[in-house]
Amino acid sequence: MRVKIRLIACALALLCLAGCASRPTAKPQDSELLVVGFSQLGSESSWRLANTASMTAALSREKGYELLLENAKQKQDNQLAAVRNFILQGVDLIVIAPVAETGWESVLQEARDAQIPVIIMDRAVAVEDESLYLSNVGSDFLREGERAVEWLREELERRGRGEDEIRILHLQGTYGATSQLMRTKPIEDAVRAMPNWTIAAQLPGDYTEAKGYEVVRDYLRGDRDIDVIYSENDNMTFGAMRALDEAGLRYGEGGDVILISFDAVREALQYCLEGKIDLCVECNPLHGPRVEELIRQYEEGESIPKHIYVEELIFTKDRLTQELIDSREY
Ligand code: GZL
Repeated sequence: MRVKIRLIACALALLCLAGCASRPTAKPQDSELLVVGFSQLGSESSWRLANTASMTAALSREKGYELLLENAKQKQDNQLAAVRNFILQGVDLIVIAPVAETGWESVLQEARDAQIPVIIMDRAVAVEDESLYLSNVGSDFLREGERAVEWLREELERRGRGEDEIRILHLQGTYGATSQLMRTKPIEDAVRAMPNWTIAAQLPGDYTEAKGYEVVRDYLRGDRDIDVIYSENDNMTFGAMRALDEAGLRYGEGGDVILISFDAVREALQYCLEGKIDLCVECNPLHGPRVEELIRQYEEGESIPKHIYVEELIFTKDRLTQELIDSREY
């Protein structure tokens, strides 16, 4: 009987070794570092640079991580290739900042088949089966847009323009990104509800300053009758400001055009304090510590919420001081 048990034990041990060997691991044998593959969507904006900096600071070697960072240059194909490469390398965990919501099922399934957990950071992925990822940490973009629209309605009333015809130029971020979809919905809903509000045009700014400048410059050549620019990130707003300057149109405090901008990076807050941007809607990029906490919880077998939203503010000139701006981390 003892021999039989020993034989079974040996067989189980061999099976276990085979099972362990089936998943290659990137972790060097002598390293205690947790290897994290991070597919960052790009470096298109000040927000994105701050987000990358936050992740690299949080997942550092000193803190026990080997961070493999791949920049996809805003192309989903590059992200899919990066994630598949992480799987081949046998990393311990994958973090994805998805450029757009759709197109993730297959690669997330492949990660699950390889027993590699995935955290979605910043924007969201549209998948039927939410068990394909551990957790999604990011912003409530819909709430951001709703707060911007609430402020605009109150501001127009305050200026005695509640009944005026209001023409809105809408600068949209990367199409299909959660931040674009969810910041767009509130302004479109508001225009349907407010008979005197009109979206004069929706322009694709792709979250970059260059594109924001180009599309607004070209638009203003045909139509200068704009009351509001609703811009889905600060870098596009900076481009729009340059186009407005060239067109001789005044904006911000005492100007003809109300500027609403999302992200609230330090440069935008400075313009807000100077009265050039009327409303800055905060979108916090500092997800590094939040992602690290999620990894710790996972490693320690703690339960993890599927969706984690960060608290965010809105800023107008009267709510800002130079000290506050100087104290901001991004
Ligand atoms: C929002 C983020 C957006 C920012 C842009 O969380 O996905 O992408 O608003 C960035 O600045 O490019």
